[in-house]
Amino acid sequence: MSSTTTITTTPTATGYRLNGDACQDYKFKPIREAEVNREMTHRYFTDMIEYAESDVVIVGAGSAGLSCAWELSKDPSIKIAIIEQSVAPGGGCWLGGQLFSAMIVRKPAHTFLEDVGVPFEEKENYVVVKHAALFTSTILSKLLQRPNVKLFNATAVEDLIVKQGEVKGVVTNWALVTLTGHDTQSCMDPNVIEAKVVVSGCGHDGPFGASMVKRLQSIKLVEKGCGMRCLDMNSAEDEIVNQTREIVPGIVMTGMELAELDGASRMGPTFGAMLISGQRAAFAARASLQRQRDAEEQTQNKISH
Ligand code: 48N
Repeated sequence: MSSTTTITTTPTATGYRLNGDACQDYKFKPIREAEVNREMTHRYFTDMIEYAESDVVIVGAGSAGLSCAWELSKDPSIKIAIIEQSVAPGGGCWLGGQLFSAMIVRKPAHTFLEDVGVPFEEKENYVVVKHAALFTSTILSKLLQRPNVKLFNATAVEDLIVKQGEVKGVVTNWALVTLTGHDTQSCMDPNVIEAKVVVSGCGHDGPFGASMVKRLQSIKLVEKGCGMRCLDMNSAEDEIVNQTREIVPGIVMTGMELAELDGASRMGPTFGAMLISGQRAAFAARASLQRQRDAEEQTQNKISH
């Protein structure tokens, strides 16, 4: 800026003169501290009461879980609770590989980015989102505006509700309690959320990596496999997408947690399979909801005849 540039000194809307002199007349409206408490507490516990019975609970707000929520929440009649143990949802998709920022998505998964509205640079067989956070922030900002979606972050799924071999919901606790509380206090009992369908996208690493697979294996509802295999991009992404399914009645598995279940290879820093696996998990969850509705209807018909 040349030295002769004159800077206007009329206060801007923020009361801060462009020449850097801060005006002293910026004033917030008054508030009572108790009002802030009541506003936050009332809303949070109203949400918990409303979502105590959800149509779908998605465990894990990583790229697969968020993609599933995006697809599923297009149907406004489906009530979705997303449970994420970290304060920050997004899992591993705030960055690409080795803390680099660009996110690689192999075609044809770029169609999912178009659906969400994430800009990308096109190459022959893949596209590049210039910063992975652009994907995560875009999908989160749009998803959280949908009236049938509620995110409960800093909340862990510690266990599953299982009745006659079918998954019927999740057992939750504050993540900090799950991570540290049980070791320092006697049992700190959890809370529960009933769900017609649980979608698990707990990933393959991190403090809770593949936690739902491990739980299902421990109660022998699924076989214990060999776990995630070494890296092979070309086989891994196809397999994760094509293996996305309802693995036990009432629970659909998606993303890298599937690799832990089926022994699929890992793909490293390509994310197309997470997006499409999440989308397919939404289709599988919808099919499970329909199956349960049909079964319910048949039962009702039998009772009424
Ligand atoms: O991002 P992740 O870890 O998992 P995905 O499957 O959505 O995406 C995986 C992807 O990022 C990769 O790993 C890439 C493609 N690399 C592959 C490779 O070869 O290395 O998200 C899982 C989310 C996380 O945010 C966890 O905090 C959360 O799930 N989580 C849980 N939240 C609540 N309760 C739990 N029990 C729980 N377990 C995991």
